[in-house]
Amino acid sequence: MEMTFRWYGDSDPVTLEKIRQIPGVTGIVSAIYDIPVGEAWPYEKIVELKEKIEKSGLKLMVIESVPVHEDIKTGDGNRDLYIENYCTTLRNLAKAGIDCVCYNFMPVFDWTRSDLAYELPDGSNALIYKEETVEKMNPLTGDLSLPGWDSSYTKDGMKALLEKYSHISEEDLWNNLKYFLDRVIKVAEEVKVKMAIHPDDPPWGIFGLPRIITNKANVERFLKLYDSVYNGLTLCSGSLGVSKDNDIVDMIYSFPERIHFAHIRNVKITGEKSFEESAHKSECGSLDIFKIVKAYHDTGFKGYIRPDHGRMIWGETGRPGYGLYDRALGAVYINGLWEAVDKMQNS
Ligand code: DNO
Repeated sequence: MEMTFRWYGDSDPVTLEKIRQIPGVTGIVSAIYDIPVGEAWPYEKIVELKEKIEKSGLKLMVIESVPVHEDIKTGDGNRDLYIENYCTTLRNLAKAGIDCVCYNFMPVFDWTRSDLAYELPDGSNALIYKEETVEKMNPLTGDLSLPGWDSSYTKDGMKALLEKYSHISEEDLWNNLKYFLDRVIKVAEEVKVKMAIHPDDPPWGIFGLPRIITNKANVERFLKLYDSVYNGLTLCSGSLGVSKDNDIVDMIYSFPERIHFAHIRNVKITGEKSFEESAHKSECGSLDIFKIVKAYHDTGFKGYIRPDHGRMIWGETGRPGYGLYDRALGAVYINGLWEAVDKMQNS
């Protein structure tokens, strides 16, 4: 496995120089952020990003994400053009040496939380999701502040988009996903880029929008939509793991060839559809991170791992979930577990 760390580009207060000092981190997960969703990424811009990262002694290993245009998810408008552009991006990424791309198929909203800086008993701040609060949130008021929020939507644009989705069922979304995969995975196979879909976070419908990458049965259905190693997963423990019905360890053993990218973080389930993000250590949350790391080791995982979100600790301020300190502790903890499992099995 390769231990990686997410970097949001030049505007990220967590610089490449700082990331380089985290023991055991060799790879960077990043993206090009100034190209409108749907357009193809030019080869030169990808190479520029790659070289900047290499200058700091690290390597660009995963693209997270190449976003999927809403027309592809709704199955109308310019979807064919956007799919063609997506394939051009994959070809350009492959030419630059990238072999893993993360994306998601969540309508309108990416990851969603009700509070971005909830104070935990130890004084640190974490992202949380409280069902009662989310039920009262209205995406049409224009004053929502969500972590995965595309703030470029106008109020009217959002209204029109939600209206469009009101006619799209889960089955429609499955069909639109299949339409996308049938065209994109063919190219991914050709250029040898492993596509890794990120599960829905949280793994249930929000604001009346359908969500489908939510549990083991649906992941199985997804993998069968296009049965190829290039049609794979980003297995995010914290996204799927907030539902008591999802067993992350079992999923790792079930789909070993299809997991290309692992997001590892812990969460504390606080209600049926409520949770807090917690420190990575097993006893801090509801997931057994030791068993998760061991499952990857047992299955001979050769892909990329990144510590996922961290709390804000030691007075750090910055992008919610993506500060330096707690994620760095996560990386070192995961590396420690990996080393222990490895040495116990090989000595
Ligand atoms: C949140 C991330 C997601 C993820 C996308 C992948 O922290 O895990 O925003 O990058 O869903 O497309």
